[in-house]
Amino acid sequence: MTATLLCFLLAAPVLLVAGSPVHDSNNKTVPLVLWHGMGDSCCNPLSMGAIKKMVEEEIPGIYVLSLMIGKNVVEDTENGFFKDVNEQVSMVCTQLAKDPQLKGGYNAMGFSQGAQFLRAVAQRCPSPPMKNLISVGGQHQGVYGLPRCPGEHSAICDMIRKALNSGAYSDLVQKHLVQAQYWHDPLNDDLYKKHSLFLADINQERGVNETYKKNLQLLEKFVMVKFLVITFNLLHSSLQTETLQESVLYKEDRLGLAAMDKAKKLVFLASKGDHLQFTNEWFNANLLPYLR
Ligand SMILES: *[C@@H]1O[C@H](CO)[C@@H](O)[C@H](O)[C@H]1NC(C)=O
Ligand SMILES: CC(=O)N[C@H]1CO[C@H](CO)[C@@H](O)[C@@H]1O
Repeated sequence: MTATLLCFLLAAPVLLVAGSPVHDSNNKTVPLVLWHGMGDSCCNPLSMGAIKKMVEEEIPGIYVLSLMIGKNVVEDTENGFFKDVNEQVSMVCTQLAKDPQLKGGYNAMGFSQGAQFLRAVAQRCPSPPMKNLISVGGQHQGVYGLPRCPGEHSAICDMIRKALNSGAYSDLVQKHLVQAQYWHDPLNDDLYKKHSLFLADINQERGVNETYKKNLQLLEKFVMVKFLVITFNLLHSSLQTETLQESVLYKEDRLGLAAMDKAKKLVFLASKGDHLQFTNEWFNANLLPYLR
C-alpha cells in the first residue's frame, strides 16, 4: 500500500541579513503577525528577528508583531515543544484581540508549525480579521517523523522522537507534546482521527464545524510555500506526496478549500531550498507583495 503525505519537516532557523528599520508617520500599512517554528523563538536575531527587521525596512511604518508564547524567549522556545497547542492558539487569539494596532485587520505569516497554528487562529478567531495567511513550510496535513530538528535542541528532539514513536496518540503524549498534536501517521488514520487533539480538530476529521469553514473563507489569500528539497527527497522514499487538490481534505471539502481555490484565494509557491531556507531576494520577490 502507498500512504500519502504532504510536507513533513520541522524548523531550522532561517538565515537572513537586514539593516535598521525606517519609520514613516504617514503610513497605510497592514500590520503583520509572525509565528515562529519549532525550536525557534519570537526574537532570535538570525530568524524571526531578521525577518521582522527586513519587513520593517521594506515596508516603512509597518507594525510587525512576532509572537512570544510565554513570558520570555526561553519559555517561548520551550512552549514550542511542550505547551498544549489549543491553549497556545487561544492565548494568541486573546492577545490579538487586545492589540489596538490590529483592530483594522492584519496579515499573518507562520513558519513551519507556526503556520498551522495561525490557520487555527483564522478558523477559530475571526476578530480582528486576518487578511492574508502566509504559510512558510507549514505542515497542514501533519508530520510523520522528525527528520530535521534544530541542532542545539537535538537532545530534546531525540526524547520527542521516542515519545512519538512509542505512543503519539496516547492522551498523555497528546496533552504534553506539541508535535504529537500534529502527528499524522498515514498508516494509522483511525487513531489520528480519534485522538489528535489539534490537527484533527482544525482539519475537521471528526465532523465539519461550519464556523471553521466560514472563517477560513474570510481570508483574502492563503499562500502556501513549500520547499523543493524536501519534496524531492520524498520521491525516493516509499511514501508519495499528493497535491492539496488530491487530498481527502480538499475533496471532501471540509474547509471550503475548493471554493477558495476557485476564487483564486489559494496561492502555491515553491522555494528551491531545504526546509525554511530561502534568500532575501526570494522573500522580497515572492512574499512581500502579500504584505503590502
Ligand atoms: C465550532 O467552532 C467555533 C469556533 O471555534 C466554536 O465556538 C464552536 O463551539 C464549534 N462548534 C462545535 C459544534 O464544535
Ligand atoms: C511608525 C508608525 O507610525 N506605524 C504605524 C503605521 O500604521 C499602522 C496602522 O495604522 C500602525 O499600526 C503603525 O503603528
